Amino acid sequence: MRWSRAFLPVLKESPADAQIVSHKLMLRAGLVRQTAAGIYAWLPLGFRVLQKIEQIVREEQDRAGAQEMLMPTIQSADLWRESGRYDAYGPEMLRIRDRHDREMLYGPTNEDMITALFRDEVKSYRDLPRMLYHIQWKFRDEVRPRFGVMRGREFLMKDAYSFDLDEAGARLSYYKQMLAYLRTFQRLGIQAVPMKAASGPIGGDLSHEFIVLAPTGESEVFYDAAYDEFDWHQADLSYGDEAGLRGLFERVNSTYAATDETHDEARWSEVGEDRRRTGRGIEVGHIFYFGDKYSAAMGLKVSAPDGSVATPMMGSYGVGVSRLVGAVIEASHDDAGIVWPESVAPWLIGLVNMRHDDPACLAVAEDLYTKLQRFGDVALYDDRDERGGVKLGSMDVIGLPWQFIIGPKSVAEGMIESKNRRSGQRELIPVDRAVEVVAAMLPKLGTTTNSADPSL
Ligand code: 5CA
Repeated sequence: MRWSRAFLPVLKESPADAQIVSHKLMLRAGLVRQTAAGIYAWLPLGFRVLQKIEQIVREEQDRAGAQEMLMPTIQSADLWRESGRYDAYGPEMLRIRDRHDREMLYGPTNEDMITALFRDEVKSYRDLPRMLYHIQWKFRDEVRPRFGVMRGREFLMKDAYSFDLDEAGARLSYYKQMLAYLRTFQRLGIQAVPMKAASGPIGGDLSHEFIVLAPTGESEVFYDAAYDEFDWHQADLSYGDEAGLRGLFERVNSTYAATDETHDEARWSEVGEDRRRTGRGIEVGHIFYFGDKYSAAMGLKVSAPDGSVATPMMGSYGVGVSRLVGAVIEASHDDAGIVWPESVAPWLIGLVNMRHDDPACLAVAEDLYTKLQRFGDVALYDDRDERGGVKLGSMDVIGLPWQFIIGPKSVAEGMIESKNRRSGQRELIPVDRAVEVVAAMLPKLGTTTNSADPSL
């Protein structure tokens, strides 16, 4: 993408009205703009990141055996009356009346709807187990929307739902989602510690929150240092390995980690003093096992193998997709701006022409940009007629992982400068090797290689 044609409103100053660093940077780097309290428009830069996060969440859900679908944002109040939650949900639910005076609502979550959909189709244990998910906007009329997308009123959530014949099966589904979450967050370049949690209005008795450590987090957290050495990816563990999944859960369960809501001083005191870690954290995911709470209330029944009738056991599994954009920034930034992990970066490379008026620099920049477009839209090319210093400053703010800097001195030697945004390390690379360097970066990112038009 050429910056000269992009809608990338980067602000010179940090906005004073934002309280936490991720919100400040999301406004400053032009990721979002607030359109009403707690409701945000995603500008192109922010939308690219949102889509990258969404795609990683999707791939890991698919890998865990969940199937994607899409349920609507607007729901009928009747569904929620069936489950008994309509009155209980309270003022967080945005209640709407249509022109026929029917009671509707903007969905804050989807347990009720998925249970009804599943109930109407599934009659036999042979159709179990199943895991379904969607990635859809939710609305919760939060009393105090704050910190930008971190606690919005409208937000994007991945919510998955599992249906099993019995509790043992449902627990296995829960363990699979736990593994999928560990993998998802690791691919996003963040460490999210699973912590025992309270179930709240979703219900049930087994629940974990996934917490990213950040000083600006809303909850206070307590965890065993063992999590700092934890192998988050669990690369060898297969979703078919029941014993392995149970082992993973047992390990999480026996290693202390809790938020202030569930913190247990007695158990905490058993953690060696040198291994106690405290801090604050952001909840980026929350998983629940709630048994037959919805299936029983809504009459979901299947025939069991022995001919009897069984009520399937369920769980639900949420990821705050839009909140994650803020959480990743909270965990990965410096004084100059955002530092995107490569997996979610809006572009991999920022190509900066330091001297718009220098024909040699312009020729090298244009040629390199044209060649990079063969890999798809992997580079943001700052081709604006601006001072070099301004361009470098903006590139640092928006935080692309690599900067390719083209200036007269290096170009005279047939070189360009490559700068790693995270380490700040700079290196001269021959102009004709730059394309190979990028080609080597792409496969490990799994980036698609549809060529993009260099005039764009
Ligand atoms: N039905 C269950 C799981 S599918 C559920 O709704 N869980 S939840 O309430 O914990 O929400 C799931 C995730 O959505 C949370 O972990 C959090 O990351 C995100 N989330 C919740 N409320 C907000 C909000 N107001 N703004 C941004 N993200 C939110």
